[in-house]
Amino acid sequence: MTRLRPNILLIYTGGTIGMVKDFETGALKAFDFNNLLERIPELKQLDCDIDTMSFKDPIDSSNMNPKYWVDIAEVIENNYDAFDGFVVLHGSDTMSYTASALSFMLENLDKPVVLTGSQLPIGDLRTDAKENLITSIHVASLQRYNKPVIREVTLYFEYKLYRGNRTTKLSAEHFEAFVSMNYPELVTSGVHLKVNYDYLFKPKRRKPLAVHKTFDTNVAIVKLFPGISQLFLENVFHIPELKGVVLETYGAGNCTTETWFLQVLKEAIAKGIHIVNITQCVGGSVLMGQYETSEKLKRMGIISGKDITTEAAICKLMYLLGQKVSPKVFKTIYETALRGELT
Ligand code: ASN
Repeated sequence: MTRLRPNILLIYTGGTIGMVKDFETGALKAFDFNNLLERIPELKQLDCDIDTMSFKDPIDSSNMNPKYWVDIAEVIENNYDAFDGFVVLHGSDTMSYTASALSFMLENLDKPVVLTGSQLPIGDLRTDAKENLITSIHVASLQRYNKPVIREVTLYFEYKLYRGNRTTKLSAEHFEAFVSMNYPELVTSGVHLKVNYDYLFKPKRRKPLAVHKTFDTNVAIVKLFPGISQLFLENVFHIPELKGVVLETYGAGNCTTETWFLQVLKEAIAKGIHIVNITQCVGGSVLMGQYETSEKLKRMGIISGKDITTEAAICKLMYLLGQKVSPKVFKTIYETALRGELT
């Protein structure tokens, strides 16, 4: 049921955003989110109600792993009917991975999940945390025809709301830390919030939320480089229990045509290892067959990751393996956009 005034659940998982500086010692310490409204009185001006909850032991997002993804998904699942939207405060380092993972976990989501964080702690004089926090809550509370405007997992940072599984952290320095090279912004924040309605994800109607909690981590990411050795590649593909590899190739999905290289891939596929071809370029798409250097990959049955990000590619691989998708349809399902993660 939608209330007159939307209510938003703010979930603090950790990261720089939740830190304050002790002005005497200069050390960073955790911010008490239970007193959020007292610390940031501006939030009271938003036209929504806010509840907060925090991980018992907030983490730096470099410690993120699938177990924590399940924790976040369960908080959303357990509070799904009681809230109109969710804002997840998260360290920026692995935020794109978490956004991608959650997008696959939360099937038929029809409420907003907005991940945000900051480059500087909330207690810092020049912080970017306040704007990110305030606008994320604002975006999560947007309603149209009594329904939430955003109905997918998103990431808000520095005046832009992105589809979460399309983002990559690009800068450890700039406030504009994230990019979404292959998909336009969903909302831009200026004097007004400008919603790009045409680009919003439209979930299937009237299907209940289904939360998938199993990831198979028997996977690897291999980034090609001129000089990559046979020994290295063979060893990767001989890791016991390995089930899938994201192969970051050059340009539009190209790789060396050396016989030993193609042979290692062929043998891996024959053993049942799924190999996904994605580009190491931040923008653009894999198009196998365009060049001779990718034609052989195509014929071998390598999966095209198209224009997916590395973050979404590895999460999708762990997710589909966790779902025990049959080898017969694995390639077809992987190449299909499940949550708008590829074009
Ligand atoms: N190391 C921090 C984290 O990802 C970085 C940040 O939040 N800006 O948790």
